[in-house]
Amino acid sequence: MLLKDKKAVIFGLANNRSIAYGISKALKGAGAELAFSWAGEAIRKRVEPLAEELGGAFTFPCDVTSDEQIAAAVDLTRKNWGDIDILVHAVAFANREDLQGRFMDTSRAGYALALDISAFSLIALCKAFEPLMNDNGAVVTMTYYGADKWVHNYNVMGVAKAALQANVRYLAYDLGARGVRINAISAGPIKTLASSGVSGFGDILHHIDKHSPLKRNVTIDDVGGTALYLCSDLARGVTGEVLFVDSGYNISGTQLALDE
Ligand code: 1JT
Repeated sequence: MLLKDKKAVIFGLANNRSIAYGISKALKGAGAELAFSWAGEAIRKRVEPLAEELGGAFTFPCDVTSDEQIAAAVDLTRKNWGDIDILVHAVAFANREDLQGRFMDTSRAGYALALDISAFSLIALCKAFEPLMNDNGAVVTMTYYGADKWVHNYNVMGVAKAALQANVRYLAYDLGARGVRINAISAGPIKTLASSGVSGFGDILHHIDKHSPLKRNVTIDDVGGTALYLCSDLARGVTGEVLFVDSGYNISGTQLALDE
């Protein structure tokens, strides 16, 4: 039991296809207790049954753009648990129109919104939950290759994820003083609520299936396994990192595979 009696707060569960669901199952399977945030009543209706299924201790409202809601989430967690060991951040948002067309057409408001929800929220949650975080705790967040390279249509999210990955390095230094570690998982494309409706997403999945070293797409359980490792004592020397869970796709210099 890698995480026996560890307490994990999960941000970003929406349904049973969510990356947060894959991570939750893995942490639960290793003995962790779970609590879940939800943003808005529509998501609450989906999260509560899943929390039940996963033996979740409690759920709470949290729109990460609201300092008040984050503070209330901390208060509720303190009342229920007193302290925590793990924080999972699997939250991102951009307006649909900003995930297509020219990146140059991103509006000031769309840019601010994507960066606020997808990148600043990690800083805000780390700061707010730091007083509850036990020594040697762990934080995990989610990123994507579009942070590192130009990826068609990923646009403002690429910039938001680049900021998020830099946040991880700077937060790693601050949190490291108490042995708290923070890492990002760069997952290959996965069909979730966030990615459904992204035009051309099926083509991206097909491309990875054809051209990645493992010749398949990754699953939320693949991500869950790496999240479990990162949250456990097995990764005690690892912080500030971005780990790829992408069937090896990122190692390729070209997608021209010879003789296949
Ligand atoms: C968001 C969305 C963040 C989709 C995301 C995301 N991070 C990865 N994806 C999947 C994806 C999306 C595109 C893509 C490749 C992967 C949706 C809205 C909220 C934030 O383009 C190649 C566009």
